[in-house]
Amino acid sequence: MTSPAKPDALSRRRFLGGAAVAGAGLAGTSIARAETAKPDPLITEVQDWSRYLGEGVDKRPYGTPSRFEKNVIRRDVSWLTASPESSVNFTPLHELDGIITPSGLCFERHHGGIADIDPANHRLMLHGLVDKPLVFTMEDIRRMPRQNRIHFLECAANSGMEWRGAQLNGCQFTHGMVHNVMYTGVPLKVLLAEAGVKTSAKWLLLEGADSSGMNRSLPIEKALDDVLIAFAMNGEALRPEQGYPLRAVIPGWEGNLWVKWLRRIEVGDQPWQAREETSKYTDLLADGRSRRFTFFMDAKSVVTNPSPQAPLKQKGRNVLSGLAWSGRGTISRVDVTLDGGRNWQHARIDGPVLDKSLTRFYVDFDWAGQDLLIQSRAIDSTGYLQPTKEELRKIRGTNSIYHNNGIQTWHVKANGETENVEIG
Ligand SMILES: Nc1nc2c(c(=O)[nH]1)N[C@H]1C(S)=C(S)[C@@H](COP(=O)(O)O)O[C@H]1N2
Ligand SMILES: [Mo]
Repeated sequence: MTSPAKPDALSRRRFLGGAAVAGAGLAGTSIARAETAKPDPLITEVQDWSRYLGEGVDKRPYGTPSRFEKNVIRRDVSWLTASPESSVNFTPLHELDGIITPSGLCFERHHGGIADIDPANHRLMLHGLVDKPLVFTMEDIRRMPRQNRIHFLECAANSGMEWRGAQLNGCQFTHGMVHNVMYTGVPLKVLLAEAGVKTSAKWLLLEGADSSGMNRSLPIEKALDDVLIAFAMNGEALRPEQGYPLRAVIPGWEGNLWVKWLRRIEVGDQPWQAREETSKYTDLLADGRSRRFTFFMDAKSVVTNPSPQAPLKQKGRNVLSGLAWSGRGTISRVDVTLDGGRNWQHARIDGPVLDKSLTRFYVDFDWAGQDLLIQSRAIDSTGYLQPTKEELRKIRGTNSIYHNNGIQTWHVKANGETENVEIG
């Protein structure tokens, strides 16, 4: 057997890594246990997985995670909705790293369950104020020029349960209506050019083929800018939950517009006033007026670790990790405080920083066992600073469900347990 890495080599490597991080405040405490400690049978004795042959290659034609990762699953909140067909579940953000959400863990939001569509029988109709109405098969779509782009999708109702105060204990539930995958699809402007858009065209209606026939109005400027008609995510066909075989990708805008199981695009000269843009996905203000067509998802961030489902386990060195995103551009900075806002430091951003995409940040810190009040705030490429929840409530009141991008607070207690709180 090969001998394990020497603890001193290991800790030196980690120390050098840590030293490069400005302001991280590492005391240099060692992480690896000393080699002289009482012999560890996991080192000194040969384990079963080294003794016997493993499973052959033919057992898993489509791979799944290790059986030890059973906890890494989407979860719902039982009291939130009346039926599973018109419901939502949440991405386990506290179990993930990097910026890509594995396809099987992307949160789901359906208004009429998951449509089960044979791609051979799927059609996309494009009609209305066009020179030439068209019907595309999936094969037609696959013969048109395509693009690959990584974007977040956030439901406008993400964090919606937190408007009136801290409620759900876990970033999966407070922030898990977001996912971030690579889409492959045809730019909508290519399809529109094929049909020839009339000059009077101002709005489009996108409609799904699911039993809810969900539909939304989309301004033509956005349609001609960066909208994709996607057939793949993370390199393979869309998952049924995510709209197989075809969905709209509306970068940076609220998830509701990203119509799944897309079957029809109508070109018109005004919005359709669909259910999802009148009775839903509008924001009732304190004075009784409503904000409407609030498309953009403004800059937001959350610390995913530690968080209520992922408490701190040990004193000494720890990694704080989180996600930031903006529907208006890229993330230019993330600030983190461990003491409820008295001191802020710049988080270390690692991995790709992409337009309208989740961005990963870290703070490598030393925990002495004191209470922590952890917050993060994102600054995007427009210079916008993520607001506090109080600042939001001053403008928006507390009738809202949607577009809550306020700063989240986690309270880490001396025993490491972590709770969703708000501080004044
Ligand atoms: N056809 C159709 N499209 C839909 C929906 C739906 O119920 N039916 N839900 C919308 C809502 S409210 C959101 S937030 C996103 C969720 O996408 P996801 O299930 O891939 O997370 O899809 C949108 N597109
Ligand atoms: Mo949504």
